[in-house]
Amino acid sequence: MTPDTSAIMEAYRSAGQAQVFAFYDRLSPEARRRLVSEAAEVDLGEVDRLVRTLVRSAGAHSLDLEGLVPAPYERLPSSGGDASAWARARAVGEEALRSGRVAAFTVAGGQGTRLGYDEPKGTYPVTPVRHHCLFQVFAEKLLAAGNRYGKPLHWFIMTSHQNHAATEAFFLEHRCFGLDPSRVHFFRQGRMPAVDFSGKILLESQGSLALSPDGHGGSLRALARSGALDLMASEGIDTLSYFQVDNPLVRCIDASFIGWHLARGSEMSSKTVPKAYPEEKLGHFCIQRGKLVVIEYSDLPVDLQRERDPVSGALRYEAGSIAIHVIDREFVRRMAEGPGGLPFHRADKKIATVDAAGADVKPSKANGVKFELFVFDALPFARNPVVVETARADDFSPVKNADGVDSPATCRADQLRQFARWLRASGVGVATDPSGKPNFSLEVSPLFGYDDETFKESWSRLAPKPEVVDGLYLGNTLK
Ligand code: UD2
Repeated sequence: MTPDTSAIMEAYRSAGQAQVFAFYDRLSPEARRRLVSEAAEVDLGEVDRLVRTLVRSAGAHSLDLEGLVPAPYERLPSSGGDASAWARARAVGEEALRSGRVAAFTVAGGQGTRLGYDEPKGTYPVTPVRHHCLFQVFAEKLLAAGNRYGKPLHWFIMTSHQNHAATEAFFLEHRCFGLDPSRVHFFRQGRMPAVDFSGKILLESQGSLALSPDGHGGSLRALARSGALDLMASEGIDTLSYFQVDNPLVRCIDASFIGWHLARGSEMSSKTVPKAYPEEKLGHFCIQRGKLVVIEYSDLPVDLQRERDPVSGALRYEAGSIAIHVIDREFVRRMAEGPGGLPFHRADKKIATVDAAGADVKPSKANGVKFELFVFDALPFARNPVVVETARADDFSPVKNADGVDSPATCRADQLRQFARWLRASGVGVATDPSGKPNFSLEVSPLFGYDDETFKESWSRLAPKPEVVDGLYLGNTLK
């Protein structure tokens, strides 16, 4: 046993976590090394604090709702916002993009459990005709934005231990979908151990800890730890456009949103859509004690989620969080390295483990707690945070569930509606159902058009115009 190993085992013993090494003697030398290296990854002081505050103390995770009110937000001109302020914001954002200050950032560490998909979620095929995957859709949007503003963008992608190698291999196989590989950066998020309800760290097998990704909020510390922030600084990047891997509709780069963020001197900004219905699974933008906060759908009492404005009839807590942000680089560093940091959330889960004899246990009900960080918990720490409305149809249609809401089928339909809208806005007749969905399949690559305006430009230059029929694919014809 190396001195390091005995020091780690001793630290676990004195933290009351000696069970982690209960089967050590039975393990092969290789398995022992792996267990010790996993154990060394864990911050025992942090685990102890979380056990005391979130696991043992009764009711500690009930949420503080005192003084909560809905947050104001910048409305789109189409819903009463100031069109000239939007135009100014767009000009500011475009200037930032032309000067190369902005990078894209995707959190892609989650597991596609609800979707029932075992590969990295970004590799999931989503587009209606070519079945391009999520990563390809984002890559093409970033290529298009780079072309438009004359500055190719850097793209930071956060993976997890589980999907890191597979994600990198996928990009390699697909030659980064045409992006310059030196501008695509992968880094792994951190892991947290799961504990049982008495606070003991759980083993997943005799020789490994039950470790899981530390939540998308772990992205802030992973950005710092991986050296990504330093790389950005050396490249003159100070602004990150943050989005989730599950949403192909997202405008990966949105000049107006970036402009609102920069013009307001904000450290972290967010997009919102009015919730479609009270129980929609979106966080809620609220103000509490003068700070902008997001209260998750699972935490805001249903009666508050259902409250309506007596005059307009709109939901009072209508500002839904769709997990699209712009974040200042040095704010990330402060959150990651400064004192305090993001709070952990507790999630009670069924966690595969071993019993005292070392036999596998597959629990049928929650047997332990996982700890997760949420990125939106950084908002109350940000200077001048701004919330900006966006049109759902042009920014949000996530793929989360195998069927029903937020599924591949709903996302496909939303993409078809968007493509049909663009064609119509360019003067092309398209037969649709009353919801705007065409009754045939078509697809527009972001390299052809990624919004009304860019679509119209490409369409007007296209000669001869293709017939709008089932299977139409508008790709990068202007190369
Ligand atoms: C998230 C938001 C919800 C709403 C919704 C919009 C939370 C808690 N809720 O719900 O308010 O905005 O998204 O779609 O965030 N991820 C990682 N590492 C992790 C965990 C997640 O990278 O450890 C990524 C994951 O790959 C995905 C994103 O974060 O891109 C969202 O994760 P989720 O599916 O767990 O979030 P969800 O649907 O509960």
